Amino acid sequence: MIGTQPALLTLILALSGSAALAQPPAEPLSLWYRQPARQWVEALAVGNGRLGAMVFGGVAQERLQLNEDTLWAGGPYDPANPEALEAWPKVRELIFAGRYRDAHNLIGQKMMAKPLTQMPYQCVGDLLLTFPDANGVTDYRRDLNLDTAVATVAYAIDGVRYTREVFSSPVDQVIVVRLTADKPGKVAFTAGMKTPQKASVTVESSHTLVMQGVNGGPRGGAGALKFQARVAIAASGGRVVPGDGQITVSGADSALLLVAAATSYKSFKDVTGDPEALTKETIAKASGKSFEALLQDHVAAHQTLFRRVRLDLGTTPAAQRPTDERIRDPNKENDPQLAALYFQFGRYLLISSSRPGCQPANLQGIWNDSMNPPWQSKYTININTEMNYWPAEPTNLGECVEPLVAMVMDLTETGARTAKTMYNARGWVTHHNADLWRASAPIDGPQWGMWPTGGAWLCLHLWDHYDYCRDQEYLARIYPALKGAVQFFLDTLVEEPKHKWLVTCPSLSPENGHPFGTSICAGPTMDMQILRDLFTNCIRAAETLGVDEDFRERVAATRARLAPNQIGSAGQLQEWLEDWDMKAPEMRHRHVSHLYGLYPSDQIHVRTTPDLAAAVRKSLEIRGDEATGWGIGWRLNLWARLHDAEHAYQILTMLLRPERTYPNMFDAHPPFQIDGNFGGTSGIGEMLLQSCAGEIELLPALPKAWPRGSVTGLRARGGFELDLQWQDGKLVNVTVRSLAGGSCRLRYGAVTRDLSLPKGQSARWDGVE
Ligand code: FUC
Repeated sequence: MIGTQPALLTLILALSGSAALAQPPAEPLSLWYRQPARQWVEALAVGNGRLGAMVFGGVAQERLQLNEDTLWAGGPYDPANPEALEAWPKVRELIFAGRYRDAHNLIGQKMMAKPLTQMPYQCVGDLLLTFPDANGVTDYRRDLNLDTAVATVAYAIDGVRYTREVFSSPVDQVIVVRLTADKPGKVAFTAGMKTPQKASVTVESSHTLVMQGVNGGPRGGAGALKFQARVAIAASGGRVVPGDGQITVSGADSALLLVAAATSYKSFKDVTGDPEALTKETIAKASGKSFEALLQDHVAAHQTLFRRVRLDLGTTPAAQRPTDERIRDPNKENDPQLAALYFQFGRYLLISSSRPGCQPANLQGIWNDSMNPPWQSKYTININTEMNYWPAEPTNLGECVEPLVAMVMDLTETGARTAKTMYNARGWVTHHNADLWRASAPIDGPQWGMWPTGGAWLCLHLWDHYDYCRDQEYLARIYPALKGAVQFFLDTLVEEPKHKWLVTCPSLSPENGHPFGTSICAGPTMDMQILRDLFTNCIRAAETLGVDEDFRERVAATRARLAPNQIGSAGQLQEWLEDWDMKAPEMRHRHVSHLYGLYPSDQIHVRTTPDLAAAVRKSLEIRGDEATGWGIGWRLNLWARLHDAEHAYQILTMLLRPERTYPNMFDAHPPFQIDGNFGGTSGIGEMLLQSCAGEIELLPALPKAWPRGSVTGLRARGGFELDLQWQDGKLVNVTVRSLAGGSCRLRYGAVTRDLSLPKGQSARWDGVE
């Protein structure tokens, strides 16, 4: 009963004395707890990019809440609204006449997607293991080892020690659950499944649970996907007895459960897959391997990525405490390892939710227990999806970007339809959200949806992957996507009447209303910044590939006419074409879209454009530090880029408090949204190393709280990998390895050093002063 009665567990632990208190795990990169999860945000996340489980670690009942990353509602659809084409010129007239609210209303009537919302990501259901022995528990611990990507639950009852290990293997495509006891014949449980989906659970061949069903439809009806989850149970010793939709194991020495799941999704336009054949084949293959072999292959695949970066910010006795206590402790200065753990947890989450061949990490990565999660757990591309990928290149997880690249390739197809239908334009466009079906039309309402720059922002990640690895074949693959994104804007940018700048219209500065009763406007600062990057990167790509000379010139000429960054009357960076900032209804809005120019972009930089950087600082001060999880994550990266170490550190501690970090270390928007985790990881990276504005800057925002430490394996643009060591707040040495061959400039404070390294060679810089 302890799984549902934590108070009883606490009492038992107290009565049994300190000998019964579980000790911390040996691996310092672990999350760990002395009680089972009572709520979802206490459960521990495992995933192989595609298959996810939340492990609750109950003693009376284990709940493994399961996800498969293609199980979304709905089926292939095209929501582009043909009425938009006629309304569009009228909307522009209204905007340039200052009739913003009328423009808003017309957009609402004629330009929004049909249907108005996109499809939600949904859960598979739960695998439940019910145990007969649950009283008299001592020495309870559950943990998640980030280095091996294995979740473990261990406790003792009546002198028998029980252990449960759970991992989601990217090699064998199954979730593996092993149950053992240190005395023979003691493993006993009943396995069953439940789900909110339209599905049935049956037993096949005495030892396999099969859940099969169809996904949810747009309005509660059935969708177009079939899905199946299969749990194969093998016991060593004892008995395996099938029942009605459940299987009971008793008197066993150990048991091994293999969980496979699949849907009929093949692509955004093809749902003819066979989940039964897929899950059967997967189980058949994995069943041929021993637990040790499954584990070994899983750990090796994980560590290939995870171990590329090691971060040491110092360790104090606080690191010995359970993770939930550390998050609750207001005094974060005493616990520098918590920031390192958070950093590595973000890397762990990216590896576990975004591997090549899978879907990109959505608003909740891959972990979701609902049929209609907050914001449908979609791809919100006016910040959230991009933030998910901010740490990917700098923290040496470039492979994890592949699902995002694949999604953008799909969007070039659906987005071309939207461009043609709505705007009669060439190229492709995606507005502020996308889903599994790659829907690309404006959704939810004009205030949020009427933003044509989402696809253009995603293109930055496509370029960055090239910039960090310099793989020419990859560049040739993505170039058509960059070119198509540019083409849409060449066809749709319009001259604004006052300065004759070229601007987007209609558009908005993501989700922030200006003083005229809507967000709808022309040429918000963020759009101009994103397009400047898109155009620049497209030109660079074309030059590198030696193609499209005339096109390049046209793009450069258009870029020169985009509206510039402007400094407003309060010394702030203007969010809009006009100086409206100080009159906007929500001056402390969570979005800081116009500061994109400083981060993730480097158009604005403390060294190259100090006046604009000062204006960004002013805007940040006006906006304030307090925000949603991802809002804080963005502010952290911005303060790091302003080289304000102490302010960045203060923001980081805000992210690590219980209001923004759940006990399982998931980011709290609230509710749970994974972007804040990734923004936090990227921000910690930015405090230690910045690769922007043509230089690699070492320890640009090192706070006093981390006087000594080291990091290995961070990546920089140009294909460089760096290791740094510092002491007394000063850089001691740096090693640079070139993976692509080339030159770079290192900077530490005012000191610079130029390096030219052949591919595969490294250089060390000692005693930097
Ligand atoms: C944007 C944000 C919200 C939330 C949602 C998923 O709309 O403004 O805060 O993160 O995306």
